[in-house]
Amino acid sequence: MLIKRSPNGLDLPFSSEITPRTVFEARRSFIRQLALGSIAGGALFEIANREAFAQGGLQKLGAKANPAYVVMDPPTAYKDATTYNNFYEFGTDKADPARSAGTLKPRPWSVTIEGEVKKPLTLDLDALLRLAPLEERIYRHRCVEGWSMVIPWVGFSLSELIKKVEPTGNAKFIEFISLADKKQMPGINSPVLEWPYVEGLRLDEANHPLALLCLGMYGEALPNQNGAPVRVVLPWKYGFKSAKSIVKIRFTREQPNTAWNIAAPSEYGFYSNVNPDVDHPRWSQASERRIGEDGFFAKKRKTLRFNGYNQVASLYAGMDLKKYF
Ligand SMILES: Nc1nc2c(c(=O)[nH]1)N[C@H]1C(S)=C(S)[C@@H](COP(=O)(O)O)O[C@H]1N2
Ligand SMILES: [Mo]
Repeated sequence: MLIKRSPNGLDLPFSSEITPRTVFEARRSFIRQLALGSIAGGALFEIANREAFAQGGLQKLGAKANPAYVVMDPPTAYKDATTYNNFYEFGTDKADPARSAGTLKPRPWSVTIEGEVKKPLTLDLDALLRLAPLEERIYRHRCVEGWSMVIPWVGFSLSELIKKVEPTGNAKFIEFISLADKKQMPGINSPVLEWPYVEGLRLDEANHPLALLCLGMYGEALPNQNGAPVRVVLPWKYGFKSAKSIVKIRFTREQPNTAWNIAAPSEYGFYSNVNPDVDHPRWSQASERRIGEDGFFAKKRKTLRFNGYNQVASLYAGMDLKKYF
């Protein structure tokens, strides 16, 4: 089905020009149109691309929408996705990264891939951008704190990179290590976490096609506060698993340590799959607040198991997900 293009795309105004109330109404009518069937799946990409237009003024990334990853909710406004962030290297307040991450230098950049691989490799940013065709994927993004967003990311499956370095038979896990540079990152003077920020996955999780090596969002390079120039995005897990500004990827025999597990092991497990049935010790995980839908009458949304990505369920067959939280 063909959708007629208006300058703003389906009459959804640019988020930078509008008040929260108009956003709310535009979204409500958008959802109504979706329900009435007057907007087809492909139009969702249209919206994402419209919201992308030059808002960050960053390098444009030519990415092809991957129709396998469609979310039936409108993407979060670029403004919200880039000013409400967790990136503790730049401070612990949600507004800190947008304010302070200007000191991060995303170029030149290189990522070293080492450990249990036959072909260890160091790639600069341009080599990463050329490693596989860039795709746009619209993913739900659920933070362990109870809020969520919908973000059009740009990147390709992490498995493309894994394939290049040829893991040995001993490789069972993969570890992601973020940059830790005091000169660029004021937050690492604070002992709130151990630095560098580290995260990890089982190798079969990392090879799941949903696991994204991410180089951009909203059609452009990643803003610094979102983890420039390269991060991972693991949409079935809580947001903290998705390490930002990665400088090293290591293949290991043993399960790696992870930053939040080191900080509070009883609160943050290695798996951290989104699970409405397993509460955080200090709060429920049954529902979430969608950023951009806040307001007095905004209803909370029910959180979905694996954040709605049931295609990962077979990775955890036979595991007690209350024990392996
Ligand atoms: N290096 C690093 N990566 C990080 C974090 C961090 O503090 N440092 N925060 C995590 C958390 S808690 C979330 S919810 C997501 C936030 O990503 P976003 O700001 O792009 O929404 O990044 C994750 N990756
Ligand atoms: Mo988070």
